[in-house]
Amino acid sequence: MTIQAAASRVPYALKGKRVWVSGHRGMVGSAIVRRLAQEDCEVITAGRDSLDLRNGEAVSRWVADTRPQAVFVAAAKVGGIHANNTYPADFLYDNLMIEANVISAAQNNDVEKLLFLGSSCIYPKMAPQPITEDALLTGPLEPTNDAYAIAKIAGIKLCQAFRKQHGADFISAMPTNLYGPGDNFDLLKSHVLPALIRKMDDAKREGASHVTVWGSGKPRREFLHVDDCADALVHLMLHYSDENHVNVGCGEDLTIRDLAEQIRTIVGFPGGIELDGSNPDGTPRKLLDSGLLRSLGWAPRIGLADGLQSTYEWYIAHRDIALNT
Ligand code: GFB
Repeated sequence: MTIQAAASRVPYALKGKRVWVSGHRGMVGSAIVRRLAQEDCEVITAGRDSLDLRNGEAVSRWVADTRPQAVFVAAAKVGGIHANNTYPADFLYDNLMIEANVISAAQNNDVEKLLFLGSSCIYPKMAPQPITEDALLTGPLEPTNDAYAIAKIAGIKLCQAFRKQHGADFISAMPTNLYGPGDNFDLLKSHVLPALIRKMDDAKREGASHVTVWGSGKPRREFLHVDDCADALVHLMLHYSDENHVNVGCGEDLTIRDLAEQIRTIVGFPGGIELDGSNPDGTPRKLLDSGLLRSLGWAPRIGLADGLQSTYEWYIAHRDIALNT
């Protein structure tokens, strides 16, 4: 199928469709499920206890039985810099298996449209900023998360290959660093934003003198609220059909030090911030150029200050669950 013919497949309608959100219990998957409530479609899910997405045979059988018409591939093994750096085999193997199984089962069972979710860490460590989609594979990756990045790059290529060889309407979206309700607050597995919410809140409760922030505090990150991300993903599902992956960001970044200060203020922790240079910084900066997404008519709605405030409120309301999952 030519790109022009593929482009004629938009707008795609979700109304009345059976839509599989893989990874529906994760932060992104659950946000997609919340967002799909506005689309008058039937959401299909399969819990990890009943379907191991790393098992190709089980995935094939499940997709053949449930016959989804549209699929969001939000299922993935995810984690922050420490987890990525410590368990590269898990991040590479699990993610390769999950995406290969879900994408091929979708193709074999005539799924009409599929959106694969990647990450901004697919880009070279020293990519020019803001990072445009065409920076992919132009330089070496950041070593702390190259396993995860390679798996996600393979997912993009898989969607492109199925589109080219079989005419499948499979697209890919690359979100920037995400945060929001349902995030992981485990200090060794989480990303920086939930980690700092938890650390500041713990320190306030314990009357500690300071909170430790990993690294130099100088790296810059762009943070997008997960509800904005889910809205963008549904927008792409409806309005985009092309082989090129699409960046999903808000267009603004800040240093980790500034993020820590903002979270300290919101939490109301009166103590200090200490930097622990024995932990890695990771990529110095990864601000996405989301011009393509903007040109498709989508813009974010939740600013960082509001998003941090509501995420902290969510954390306080769900602290018991958040600390035990
Ligand atoms: O969010 P984060 O773990 O992942 O770390 P990446 C971002 C920055 O925050 C790094 C610093 O410079 C960390 O050293 N940081 C400071 C902390 N304090 C903390 C802390 O308490 N916890 C954590 N986790 N970081 C991930 C990738 O990279 O980004 C994944 O590993 C994925 O593959 C994800 O792509 C979006 O932004 O560095």
